[in-house]
Amino acid sequence: MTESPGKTPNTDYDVIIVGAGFGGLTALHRMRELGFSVRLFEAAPNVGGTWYWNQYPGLKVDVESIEYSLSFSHVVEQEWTWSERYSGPQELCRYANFVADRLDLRRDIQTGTRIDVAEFDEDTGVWALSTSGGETLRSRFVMMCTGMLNQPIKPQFPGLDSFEGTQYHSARWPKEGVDFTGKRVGVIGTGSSGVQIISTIASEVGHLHVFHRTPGYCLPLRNHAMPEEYSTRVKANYGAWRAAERYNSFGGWVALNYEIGEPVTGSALDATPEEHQELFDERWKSGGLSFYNVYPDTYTDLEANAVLSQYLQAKISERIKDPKLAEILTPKYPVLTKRLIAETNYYEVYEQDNVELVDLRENGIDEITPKGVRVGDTEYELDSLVFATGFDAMIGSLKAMDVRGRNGLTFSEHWDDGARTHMGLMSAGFPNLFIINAAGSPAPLFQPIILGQEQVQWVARLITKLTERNINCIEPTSEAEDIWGGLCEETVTATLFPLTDSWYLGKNVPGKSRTGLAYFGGMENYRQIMTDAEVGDYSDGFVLSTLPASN
Ligand code: N01
Repeated sequence: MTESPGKTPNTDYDVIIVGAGFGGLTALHRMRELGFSVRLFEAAPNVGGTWYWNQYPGLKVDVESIEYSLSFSHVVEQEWTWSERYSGPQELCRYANFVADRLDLRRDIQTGTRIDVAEFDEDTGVWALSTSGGETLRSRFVMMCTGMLNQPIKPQFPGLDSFEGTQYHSARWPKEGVDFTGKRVGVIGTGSSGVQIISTIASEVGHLHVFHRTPGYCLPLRNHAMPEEYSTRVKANYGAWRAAERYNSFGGWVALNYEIGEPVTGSALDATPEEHQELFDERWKSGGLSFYNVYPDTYTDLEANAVLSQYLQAKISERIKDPKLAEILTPKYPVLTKRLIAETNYYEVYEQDNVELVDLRENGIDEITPKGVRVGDTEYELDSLVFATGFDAMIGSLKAMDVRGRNGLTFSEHWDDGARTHMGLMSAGFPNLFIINAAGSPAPLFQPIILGQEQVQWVARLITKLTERNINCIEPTSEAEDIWGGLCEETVTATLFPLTDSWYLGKNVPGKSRTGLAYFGGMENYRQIMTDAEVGDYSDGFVLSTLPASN
């Protein structure tokens, strides 16, 4: 093994990365560029991360693919061409494979290998990671690129295991696909996953029961083949477009949709009804998630929010012919406080005779029976049941792993009453371990690929500096975690997000605390906090030490 900048005698690698999604591929590339010895482990048989696992029918990414892509390699940017405006998981996985091959990352990636245990040695400051293949590998630093929406959840309905038909979860869809032709299918959940599944399988199934609790703001994706002219134009200007996306990003909430240009800055309350109409019509026409780029006070002021909520409620209602259905399917909560749902012909599906909505607003699902689903006195008989019930977001993947920090502390214990992190990058008790795109970060509200890239760069510079100064251990303090948790709370309280139950706040998992789950202060502020920590030599909230190297 070649010597590298941070090489310690008793390690196999300087850095071990877990997860081969876009965050993990970015981390691997950057660490290698800096000359660190690095290995990436991925449980799935191939790269792609969330797009490898989520291959349910109808899935399309809801950020334009040309934007939802890596920006650290000019070669990749120029050589890869997207076939659609919003790609499906197969194309996104082909892209991840292209990146791995083109940047020669594959030789340092071990797929089909789960990290079963990661254990910190307090004397040496080194992590030992045991793999599903029976190896134990030691590294100074660990980067957890395990994703924010990775751990699927199923509500624990009574009788769940008694169902005699087939069960599927949107986030673990069989790669060979599922043939629902002529079958009686039930879908539980109408978030982004459920809505795309319902719209796609409705034409194929014999009968579809949609078990529906909270209506969301479902907006047309307006997908189409990638126009060559648009692709060429973006490629010619990628640098400028990426910079605009990073730095002008609408108060830092979310990235721009390239097609809609500059972020809006004024207040909804200062604009006239005609101006509202013009802006919203333009967003409606553009499609996808372009409504995230509207008046910033839509996120913080109920009156401003109502302007957009009412516009979209009317748009949704007018698509649904049956007034009773329209009443059930039209959302009432302040728009944007829950993730917008991008769809294609979703509401129109309910006009089909073989599609039936089961309204769970008053009475929820009582039990799963051997034959189907029971709601009150009615048993819905089914051949297949699809759970589109979401994820234990932000914290789920690390809580599910056997990661043992100081004194054997696990994330499951440490994050039992909320996510404790400093800057959404590290946790006390887990020295030298970095978290990318997950708990305590602005991940739910920003474009995760960009956020991941910026976090990776920050970590890369940190590891470089520590190595130059012969410091081999860094860890945040418990007080820093308290302060960060307080800031996360302060930033969310300043918005309308707490008015609605959503995975942003952990409300989709019984008993889950929202403390520290995400930073709601916007990407620009988050970036400034990361910069300040770096400029301040990590003196605020981190403990740096040098442990003796043992052989
Ligand atoms: O999960 P969700 P998701 N009884 O949590 C329902 C990203 N994503 O997988 O709202 C009945 O949003 C629940 O009902 P309610 C995206 O960020 C992106 O759809 O709690 N119903 C809800 O309808 C997204 O936001 C893409 O009342 C129950 C649904 O299950 C995030 O992932 C595609 C229930 C869960 O919706 C999560 O989306 C897919 C119960 N006991 C996902 N429990 C794209 O890029 C839960 N539900 C396109």
